[in-house]
Amino acid sequence: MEDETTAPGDPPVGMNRFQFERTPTIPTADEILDVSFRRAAKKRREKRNKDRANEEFVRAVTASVHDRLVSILQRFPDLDSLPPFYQHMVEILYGIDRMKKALGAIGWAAWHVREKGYSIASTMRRADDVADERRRAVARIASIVHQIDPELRFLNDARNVLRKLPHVSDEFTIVVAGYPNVGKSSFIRAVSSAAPEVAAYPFTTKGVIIGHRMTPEGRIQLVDTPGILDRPAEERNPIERQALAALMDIADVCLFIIDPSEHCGFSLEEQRRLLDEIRSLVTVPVIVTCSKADIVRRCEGLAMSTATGEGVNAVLEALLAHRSETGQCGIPSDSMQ
Ligand SMILES: Nc1nc2c(ncn2[C@@H]2O[C@H](COP(=O)(O)OP(=O)(O)OP(=O)(O)O)[C@@H](O)[C@H]2O)c(=O)[nH]1
Ligand SMILES: [Mg+2]
Repeated sequence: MEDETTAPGDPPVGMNRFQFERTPTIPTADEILDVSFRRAAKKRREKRNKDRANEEFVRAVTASVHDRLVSILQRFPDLDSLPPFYQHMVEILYGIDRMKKALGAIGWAAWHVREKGYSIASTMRRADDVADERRRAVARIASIVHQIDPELRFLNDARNVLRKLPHVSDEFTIVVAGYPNVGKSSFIRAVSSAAPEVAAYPFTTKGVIIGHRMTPEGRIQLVDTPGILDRPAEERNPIERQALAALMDIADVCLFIIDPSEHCGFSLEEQRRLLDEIRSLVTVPVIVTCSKADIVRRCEGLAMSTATGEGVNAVLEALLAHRSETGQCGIPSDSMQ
C-alpha cells in the first residue's frame, strides 16, 4: 500500500515509510466469523422464500469470509519488498519463512472457504433438508477458519510489535554505538534539528532515540543502539547479535562514543575492547569520540561535551565528511590510538 499522506517532519512519500504501521489489526477466527454470520443473517431475515434465503445466506457468508481473508493478505506488507533493515528485523523476531507460511495458510483458507461454500450453495436447493445443508456449510466454513486461528493471532502479534519499530529511512545514516550511559542519546538529542523520535526495539526495554537533522545537502538520520551493547560480545544472545548486525548494516558511518570519565560504569579498557569489536563488525568508517569532556579530558581523539556543547559540531562535521563515501567500504578511522 502506498502512503499518500505525510505529516510535517515525515520523510517524503516513497522513502521507506514503514508499512506495518499502516497494517490494520488482524481479526481472530471468531471475529471474522461473527461479523460475516451477523451480516448474512440480517439479509436472510429480509427474505420471504426460505429455501432461497438459506442458499443466499451460505453465499453471503462464503463471500464475506473469503473477502475478509483476502483483504488481510492484501493489506499485509509484502515481505520481499520491505527495506533491508525491516526484513532483518522480521527475520530476527519472527522468521520470514514462518511469516510467509502463516500468510500462505490464510490464502489456503480463503480458497477453501470459497470452494466449499459455493459448492454447498449450488447444490442445496435440490437437498431434502435445506436448513440442514445451511448448517453443514456453516460448520465447514467455521472449521476452516478456526484451523488458521493460530496463524491469524501470530500475524497480529507480529504486526503489533513490528509497527512500533523506529522509522529508518534510506537517508545518510549515522549509527551511534558505545556502552550504556556514555552519552549516545544525549549526542543525538544535541544535534537533532527537531524533537527526536522515541521508539523501541522489541528486543530491548530501552527507548531508542532516532534523530534527524537538515543539512544543506539533505536530511540525515542518527540511529541509537541502546540495550544491545550492555555486555561483552560473548555474553550477547543471538537476537542481540543479529540486531546489532542489522543496525550496523544501515550505517553509512558509525560514531563510537567513549566515556573516559568511566562514570558510565565501564572501564576505558572495556570500552576499547567494544570499539575493536564494532570495528571488526562494520565495513563503514568508525569515528571515535570521547564524551563528557566537561568532567575529564583524557582523550587523544575528538573530545566533546553535550553538557557544554563543546566539540559537538566538530564531531558532527567529522561524521558528515563521510557522506560523499556513502555506499563505499571505508577504512576505519583511527581518531583514537
Ligand atoms: N557531564 C556530562 N554528562 C553527560 C554528558 N553526556 C551525557 N551525560 C550524562 O550521562 C548519562 C547518560 O547519558 P545518555 O545520553 O542517556 O547515555 P546513553 O549512552 O544514551 O545510555 P543508554 O541509553 O543507557 O545506552 C546522563 O545522565 C547524561 O546526562 C556530558 O557531555 N557531560
Ligand atoms: Mg540512550
